[in-house]
Amino acid sequence: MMEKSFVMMKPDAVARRLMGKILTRFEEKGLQLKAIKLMTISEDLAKEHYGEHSEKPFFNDLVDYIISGPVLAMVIEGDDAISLIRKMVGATNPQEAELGTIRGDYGIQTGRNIIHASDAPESAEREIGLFFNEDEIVDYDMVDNTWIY
Ligand code: RTP
Ligand code: MG
Repeated sequence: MMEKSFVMMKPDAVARRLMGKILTRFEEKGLQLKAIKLMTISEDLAKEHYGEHSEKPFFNDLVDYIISGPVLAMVIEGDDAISLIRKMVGATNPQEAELGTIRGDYGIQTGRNIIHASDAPESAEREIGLFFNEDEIVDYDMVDNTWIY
């Protein structure tokens, strides 16, 4: 089933100039970029985005990290894209993430784990709505999709 996921390169990915390399992974896989925006997140938006973790001991550090510099927010579409992208992203702790995943290849610490990706259809819909207006999401067909599907 075609799905849209919300994916966000975190401030460390932007600061380390990893954006191009990470975006290339999604493109080469055959996924399709539907929206993209470089932005600095407000504290309120960071807290709302990560609201499910508000009671966790790491919440304040997480919010500080996410607002510490610009992020690259994206909507990425593909067949079963939500779970597929989570697989490409790897485990939350980069020490446990397999080599070949984004976190496994580029990260060392949980507190600097490079990238966020939606974990379920409901969170994808919620997160896309938090970060993008409808007119920022571009619907178009890729000419070579017949070679991917
Ligand atoms: P994300 O939401 O960013 O895609 O990451 P995730 O699903 O793999 O992990 P989640 O449990 O949702 O945690 C959200 C982010 O909080 C930071 N974190 N720090 N110090 C800690 O124990 C800890 N645990 C989580 C990470 O930046 C994690 O990605
Ligand atoms: Mg999460």
